[in-house]
Amino acid sequence: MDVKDRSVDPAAQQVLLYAQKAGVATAWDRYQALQPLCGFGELGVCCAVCFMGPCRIDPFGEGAQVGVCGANADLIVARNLARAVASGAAAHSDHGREVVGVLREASNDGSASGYSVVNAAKLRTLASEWGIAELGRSAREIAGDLARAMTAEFGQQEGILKPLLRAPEGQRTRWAALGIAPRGIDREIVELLHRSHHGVESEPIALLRAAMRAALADGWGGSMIATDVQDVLFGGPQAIRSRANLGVLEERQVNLLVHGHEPALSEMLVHASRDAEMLALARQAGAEGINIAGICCTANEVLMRQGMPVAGNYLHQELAVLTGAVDLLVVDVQCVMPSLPTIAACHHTRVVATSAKAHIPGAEPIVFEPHRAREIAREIVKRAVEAFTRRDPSRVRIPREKADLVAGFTNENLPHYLGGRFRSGYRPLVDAIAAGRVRGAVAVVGCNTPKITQDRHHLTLVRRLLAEDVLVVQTGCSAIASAKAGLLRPEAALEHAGPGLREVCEAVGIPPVLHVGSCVDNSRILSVCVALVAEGGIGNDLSELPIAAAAPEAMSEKAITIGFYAVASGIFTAFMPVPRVAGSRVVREYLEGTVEQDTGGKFLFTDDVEQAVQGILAHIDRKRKTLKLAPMMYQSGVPVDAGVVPRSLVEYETPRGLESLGCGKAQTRSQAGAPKD
Ligand code: NFS
Repeated sequence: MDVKDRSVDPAAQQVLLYAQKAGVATAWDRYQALQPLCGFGELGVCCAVCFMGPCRIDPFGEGAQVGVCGANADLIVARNLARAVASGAAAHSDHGREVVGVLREASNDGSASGYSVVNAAKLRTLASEWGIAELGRSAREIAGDLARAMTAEFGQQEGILKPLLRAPEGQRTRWAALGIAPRGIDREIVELLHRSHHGVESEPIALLRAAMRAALADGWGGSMIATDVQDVLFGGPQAIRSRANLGVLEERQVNLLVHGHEPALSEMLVHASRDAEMLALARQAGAEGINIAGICCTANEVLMRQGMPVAGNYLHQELAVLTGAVDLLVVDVQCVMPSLPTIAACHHTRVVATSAKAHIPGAEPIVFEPHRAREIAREIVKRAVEAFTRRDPSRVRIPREKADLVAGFTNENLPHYLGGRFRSGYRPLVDAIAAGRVRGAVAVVGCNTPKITQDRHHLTLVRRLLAEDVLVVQTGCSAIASAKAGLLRPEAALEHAGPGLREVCEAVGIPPVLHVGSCVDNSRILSVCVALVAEGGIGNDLSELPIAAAAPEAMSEKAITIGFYAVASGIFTAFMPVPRVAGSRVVREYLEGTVEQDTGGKFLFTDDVEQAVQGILAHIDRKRKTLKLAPMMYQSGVPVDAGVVPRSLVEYETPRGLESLGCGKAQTRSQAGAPKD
């Protein structure tokens, strides 16, 4: 396969050429080695929830139409999907639980952890929301009580989750009527796993509604708590400049890459990298400094608050290591490929696994414990410096690409950036939408997948929407795709936005694509929607707003969970590639159709990005019409490039000695079947 079909990012293309010459298998090779994928699995009609099977339903209606227990394709598809939602909700919410634990640590007197309350204003706002006494009490005391109250939300058995009260009345009424208002975070996830167990819930729609309940427990529960607590502990983000892509790796510095999701340790690593003693150590080793760069959502976390550069999104994790410039890669949980130690063995790179929940064969374990965070961070930096002394400069190949960006927008600071000090608020945006300058707003989020040329769908969708005067907000690996392509610069408004959106961006000085954080920070997008409703004039609840969401290159179970809570919150959501739903007409018809009567939102499952563009625009226009908003001021929608960054490829020589090392040989099937292209 041509590297241009693997990624539209020139930096990725260069490293992929290098990988091919060196015979190193990456995710793309492993994906190719697995072709053709199992058709039953792709349709979602393979059932493995008990040990009588696996059972599979014949999609052509000729063979078996039910499994051993009698479950048909609709139930099997719904059950598989529900289990994916439970897993995604568990991942985000467990992240929330961990950072609440760090908040508890920060509240302890005499703690050696190095954590403290950085954002006292947000702590006090949350305290009043959560009914915690503030008067005459220290931040530490309040933090302790808040941590305890938040912890209780996970195990709560009755009632509804506290942050759910932030939702507009329209959403809360629908959830109550449908019986999907989450009671406790863990409770909904456990109940969904129970209901999708063999021989329990046999009605597919009831199962999908239960999945929405668990997903809501993530979006308005676990993820929202994670975002709030991280802002208290590490500071509320402000607009901040930085750079993204593999070109942020530094030839003359110790490169320490942080990858995963929970920012507790990576924040501490940033502090350790600025420590005079650590810097002196690096200089003694011959380095000019210590460069911390990020991959995936950890990247977004340390970018938003510390301005640390971003090395790349999900499919960049192996490529970053293959540059030979990464001295140490530290990982925690989620989206971490088990292949990394094998790839790292091609170079001097050390891989350190820090979560007690995520052991990675071949990685060095240093289990993160909040009460020893400072000490652990310093130990990891020392190991990175040691690795730097073993780096072979002749084998380092860092692509030149790095794009400037502005990140760090939140529901809390957006009013200031939109309205300035004197007119702070969402009114300028609401007015622009009502007047037909801005068509609406779309959240473009989610991952990369080797099923789609890396970043192509993200960039195509974002550029198409900008050209149609749609404001884009982004999180996760999707935001990083835009960052690498220069779409997070204010100048991107001149280059890509339709005339109305351009006017607004120029007037208030914001990029047309707003980076609002990591995937748990999709909760910030919900909060922006709540604020737009509160501002008034463009909808009385989330389902009435001229907005939509999209996950153009979804890979993770977390992504489908996010889709479920978006739809349950009344938001039209385009999801690509089509998840494993195609084997059930009942499931598709509900999620892409009748669910709208329940929640006001619905899915569009498609593999075609232009279909997603058209679906989103038609939806926004329908909402505008219902609200009787002004017609759009300008004829927009100039055709845009399909997302390819047109630059010539740089052919790299195979670095000395790489073949003889047998790089990637430890990889099993995928290596044997790696394509020769
Ligand atoms: Ni989101 Fe973040 Fe990226 Fe996808 Fe993975 S890092 S939580 S799941 S791949 S966007």
